[in-house]
Amino acid sequence: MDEKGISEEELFAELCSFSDADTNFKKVFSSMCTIPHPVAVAAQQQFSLSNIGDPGLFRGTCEMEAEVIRMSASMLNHPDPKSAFGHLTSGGTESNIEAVLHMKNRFFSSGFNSGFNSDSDSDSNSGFNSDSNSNSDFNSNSFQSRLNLILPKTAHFSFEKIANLLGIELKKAEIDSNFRVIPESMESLINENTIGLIGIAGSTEFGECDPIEELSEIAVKHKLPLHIDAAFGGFIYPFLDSCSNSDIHSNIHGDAHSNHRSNVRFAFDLPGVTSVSVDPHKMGLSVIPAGILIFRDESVLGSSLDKIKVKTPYLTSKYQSTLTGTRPGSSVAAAYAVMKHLGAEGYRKNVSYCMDLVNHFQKELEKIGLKPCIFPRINIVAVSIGSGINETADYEKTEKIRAQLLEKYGWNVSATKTIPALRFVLMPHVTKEDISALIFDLGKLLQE
Ligand code: 0PR
Repeated sequence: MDEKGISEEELFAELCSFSDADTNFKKVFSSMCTIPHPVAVAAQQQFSLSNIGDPGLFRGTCEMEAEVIRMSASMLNHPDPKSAFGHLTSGGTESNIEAVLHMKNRFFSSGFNSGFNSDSDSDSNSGFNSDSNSNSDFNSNSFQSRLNLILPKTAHFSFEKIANLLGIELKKAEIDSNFRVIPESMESLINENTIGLIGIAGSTEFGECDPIEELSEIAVKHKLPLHIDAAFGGFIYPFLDSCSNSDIHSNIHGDAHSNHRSNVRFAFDLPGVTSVSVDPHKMGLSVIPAGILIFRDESVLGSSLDKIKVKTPYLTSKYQSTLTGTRPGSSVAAAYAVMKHLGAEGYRKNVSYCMDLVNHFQKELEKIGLKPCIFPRINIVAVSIGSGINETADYEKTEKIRAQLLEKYGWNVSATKTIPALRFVLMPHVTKEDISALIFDLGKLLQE
């Protein structure tokens, strides 16, 4: 730091040059975030000093946080939104970390995977149960290396970080030709060291929703917690208009794919679902950072909550049970503002706008002889541009075209890993004109 500060004028000129180097979301088809709603930005400013890590000092913000949880629980079909238990996080990664941390704690404190009843359990588990509050049992690497979490192959990379952080093995279940997890594959991976299951509502690469109803049944049968990662889809799936498009499409494998867009069941109306994460800073139209983690109720955590509770002698509250300490009340206020202001009707319009973009996108694609790999159930469209004969060559071509779209024309698009395909996220900042221009440029590149 320099000894002497610079003038405000000089400072803001400097800031402008930095912000000019950032995107304004024009030509961005790769982001799952978007321009926040103006009411969210205004509320964020109004509450810029608020810290919900010290709730006694910010009672107003805490009231708003409780209301955001209640509104979200209701959006997620909770039978009794008032009994839902949760808090705001920095986003999908933190929400997923906490959800899995609770699974791990619950595993230790509730007598392990009690739904998995093999005789050998009693042997292998001996020692796990003693004085579970002491935490000493958590730190044994020999135990940790054996714990596992079962999740779809398509799960977000945040789970890789979680595995590393919590010393848990990831068991990845197979997906079907529409990139949805195969429930039987999930179930076949369960063993006595399984701490829980993950389902996805709005996968990062394809926007698909796993068959959560079936996962819920498996979770109930095996008495395992089921966390739904709806970081992206949580503000979409509840607001999809069932009539918007029910065409029969065929996927890349030629299978009839009759999925029409409708309100899939993925949240608390399914008895096996114990927690859901959903991000206001994605399709919730709020500011960054904002994630929401909701548990069905406090009791689903067993004594896990006690395990992560720490005494906070110098704060206005006695305990803290969130992963982070100081937490931005400004993000709470922003989420509160936009959810109250838009209401379900506003989010339905937002989703309908994006799905209209999807329909336009498909029509434009047809003009250059392309179509989506799978029926785009939400506003993520994956498009194969390769020959389909040589996968390596197809990945190379996809990467080349992705890079050229950026270098030659300034379009930011991404590519999928699961199959070689370009991936387009049609967020609310996109317009039909942008789409037509992008597809025109893509067509030119493919002709070269
Ligand atoms: N779960 C799902 C299903 C996600 O898609 C993501 C993020 C997360 C969890 C993690 O959320 P946070 O990043 O909020 O912790 N998916 C995108 C990604 O990481 C997010 C993103 C956002 C990508 C903005 C690009 C971008 O410009 O790929």
